[in-house]
Amino acid sequence: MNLTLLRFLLTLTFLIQNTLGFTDYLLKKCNQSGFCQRNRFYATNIQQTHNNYYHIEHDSIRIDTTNNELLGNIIKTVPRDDIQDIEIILPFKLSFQNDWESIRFIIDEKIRPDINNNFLKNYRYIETSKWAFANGTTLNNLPLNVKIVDTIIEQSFFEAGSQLFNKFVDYVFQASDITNDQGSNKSIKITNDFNNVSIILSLDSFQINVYKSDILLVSINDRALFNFEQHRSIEDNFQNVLPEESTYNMFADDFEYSNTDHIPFGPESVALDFTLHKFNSLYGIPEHADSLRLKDTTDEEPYRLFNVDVFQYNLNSRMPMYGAIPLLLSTNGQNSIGIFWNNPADTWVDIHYPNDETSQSHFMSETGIIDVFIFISDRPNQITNSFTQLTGRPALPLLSSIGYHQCRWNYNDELDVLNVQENMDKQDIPFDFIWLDLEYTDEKKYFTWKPDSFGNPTRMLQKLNKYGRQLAILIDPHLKTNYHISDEVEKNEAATLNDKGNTYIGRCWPGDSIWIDTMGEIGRKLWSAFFKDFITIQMPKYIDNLHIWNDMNEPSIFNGPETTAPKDLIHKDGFEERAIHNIYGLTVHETTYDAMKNIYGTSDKRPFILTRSFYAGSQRTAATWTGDNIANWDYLKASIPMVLSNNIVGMPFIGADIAGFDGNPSAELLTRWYQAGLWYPFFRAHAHIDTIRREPYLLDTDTRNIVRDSIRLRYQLLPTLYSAFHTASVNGNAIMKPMFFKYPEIKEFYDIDDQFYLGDYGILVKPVTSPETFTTEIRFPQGIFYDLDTLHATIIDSEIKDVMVNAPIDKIPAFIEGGHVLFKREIYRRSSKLMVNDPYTLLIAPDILSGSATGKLYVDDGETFSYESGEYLDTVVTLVNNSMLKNVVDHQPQNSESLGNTLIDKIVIAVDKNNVNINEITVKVCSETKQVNFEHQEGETSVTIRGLGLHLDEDWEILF
Ligand code: NBV
Repeated sequence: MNLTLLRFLLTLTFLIQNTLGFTDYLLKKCNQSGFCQRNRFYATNIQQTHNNYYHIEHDSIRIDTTNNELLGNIIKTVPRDDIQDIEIILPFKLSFQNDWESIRFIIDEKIRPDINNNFLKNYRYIETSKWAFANGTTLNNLPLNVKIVDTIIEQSFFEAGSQLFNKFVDYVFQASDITNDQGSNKSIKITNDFNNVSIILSLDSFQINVYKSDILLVSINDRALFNFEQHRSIEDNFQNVLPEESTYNMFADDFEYSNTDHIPFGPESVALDFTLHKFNSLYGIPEHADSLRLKDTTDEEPYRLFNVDVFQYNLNSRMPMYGAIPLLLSTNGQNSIGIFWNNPADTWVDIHYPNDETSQSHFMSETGIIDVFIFISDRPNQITNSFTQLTGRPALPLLSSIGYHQCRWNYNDELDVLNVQENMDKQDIPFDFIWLDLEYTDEKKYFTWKPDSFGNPTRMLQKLNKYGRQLAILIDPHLKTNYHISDEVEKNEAATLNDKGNTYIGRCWPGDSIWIDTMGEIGRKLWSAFFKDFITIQMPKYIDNLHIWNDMNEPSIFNGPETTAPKDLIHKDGFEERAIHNIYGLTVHETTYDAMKNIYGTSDKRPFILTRSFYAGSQRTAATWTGDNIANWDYLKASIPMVLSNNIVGMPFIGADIAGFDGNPSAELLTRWYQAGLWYPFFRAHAHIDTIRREPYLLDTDTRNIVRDSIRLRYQLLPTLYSAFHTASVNGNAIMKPMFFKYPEIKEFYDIDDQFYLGDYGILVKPVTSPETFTTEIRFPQGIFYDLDTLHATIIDSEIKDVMVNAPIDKIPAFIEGGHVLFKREIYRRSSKLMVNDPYTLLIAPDILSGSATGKLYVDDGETFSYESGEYLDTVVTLVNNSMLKNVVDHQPQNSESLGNTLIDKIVIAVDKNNVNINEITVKVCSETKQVNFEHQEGETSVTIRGLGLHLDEDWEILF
């Protein structure tokens, strides 16, 4: 090949790699998606005609006093001139939950005629909760009080308190209860005796108003966008269509990349609108590469929730991504709302802000039922708390998994892996996990090792284990055809089927592949057995530092429509892919988790699973990441709102590939990415197979030093970070937390998504995300903020203030807000496991006015489930009025050895240097008073006390 040609080809490759983003023509736009187009079309028309096709059948309303549910039928009437109107019965249930302030309502379709399909169930998918809710969640519904009201003449005709209903079990409303119709709106007011939430349900249309303490917060269907496409045959379709409806792609799909979809049930979408009164911002519904505050989508694409593989995804986009958590959130400072649209089918969400104090959303799903929770609370983090009480708490991770992860596609062989380990150690850069991507397998056959490169995996695991290190390997749900694993899947009928009921064969990394069907019991059992054999037979020893990465589980299918599975594939139990799509990935990673937990058996180790696809509930068993990003500044910037979004919807264990998966980052970008990435709950460097190697030890000296410092800062803060993870595992609390979550009453924070807090520890960070930028403006709330590095104090004396701070290349703009205590372990070790015998440093950041500070430390063995039986330490360190520092232990383990070293060898107290004059410090520890040595020079920003011999698992007091 001549040189010019070679150059040309290289340039072309470069251009292809660097100028093309995601091939977004592969994905539908709303107007190419049958049900999205139809629902938007209907929405526009119905708001003009004001026709109403829905009402609640009065006779059908009753209270089920066993389950504390209000039951009834919504009737959809399709008017016909020539024949009798068609009436469709849509049974609904409504309840209030006891454990948190929420209401739930479910709307299904009563009758679906048989479509003569041997493989498919004849009803809509109703089992989402089985996957999304925490194991064993039983909803504690509150007894209801019901009162019939006329909202126009404000007169109540009939009143039935809960006592009455208790007497009349399954009381059935009589039509005569709701008579006296003078054209006024009949409604039912439903309250309960336990909280201040109440609703008014209009019967003449279907509308729900939700109140707290008589303040109207949410209106459901007030724009009349409720649309329930009832089952009908293609022949009968013309009778079933409303004048406001479009019939676009009801029985066929004309999108170029999905036009083989058979759509066996025809149109079956569900849609509903929600209006939030006196709320001006909406958040949540990840995953999207967009701002934290959701954008108005009028005349734009709606946000789409449909798990797909989006290599080099577009930014500032509402396009679908790998995961979907349909929880919408809002706060106005006084009240906070969460709307959980529990439907795993392809879903689009339109957002609209009609004015400064109203937020509207319109959810549209291709199939399934309407199952909605409205959570109400004072503060937004309480919504996440309620949501994760329902869908499960984020798992308390292995301590090592919150250390630094070194990944690349690929480390080529055992020697390569061990070399990385050796070089990291030579450069004193800590790490906990090293990763093996796709290529470690024998010809991309999962549950095998490439024999020449990884001939002795046990030996490799042992060598990593020597320094407390872990290995994560990739195992995907697509299985190459014709090898023992896929043969076994076929033999057991555990593969996902095509619409004809035969094993579906699609293309993925190994070529022709089949997909394990973990929706079904047989598939789950088999998948677990594969892990068991793989690990116990192929790696008999040292299995417990091996962890699993489930990639491509949207699922990603190269020749599939929209990069994923055809919607008419059939899963076990007789449901189409269409109905369950967004939870398939969850069933894969949850089965993997269960399998690993089972294998660990008596060693009781916590599994670590990384999943690319997720749904509500995934947080119980997996971490995730933001997928295939690109090594440029825009992706670094975008990673922050993306990580924040997942954090507020209960799935905080997330990060982005550092320093960009595809492409080669400049030294500056890489530096800034590590400085930002050290705050991601999941801290992993990863790179595409075609990129130049960029392990931290390969970097030029200056860059390497900064990167090393960033990674080390993460390690120093591990005790604090692990405590934040523990809080998340108890109440779902965000680990990387948006400003508005901490200060919901400050509206000036509603738009801020480039700075954040670390949990409740008061660390406020604003990473630099643009090139050649050496100052950055931070929006501070009132208080005192100490630079995390120098402890130099910045005082903010107004409600908020924008302050320009310096950010030279080796500086991370990070502050501790006065009022907090941080826990650190400062000695460099090769991995987190090797730090457990190191003492602690306490960093005290006093509040400016009260001179107080507080911080909570959680410690356990970092590895097993023994914390579930009480083997952990919970303790709170508090500074009172700048004069007393105390430790109060809340909970002690039986076996204190599991905690490692609890000695405090240093206490650093930040001081406002303009305001301090210290000559001597006398401390009184446990009634013994002594003068102690301290370090403080005039003009310095801290006082350091060493060697008090105090432990964190004992109560003590120091008086200054
Ligand atoms: O297994 C290879 C990659 C993996 O490195 C990446 O992190 C995943 O998001 N995988 C996707 C498949 C191919 C990507 C082009």
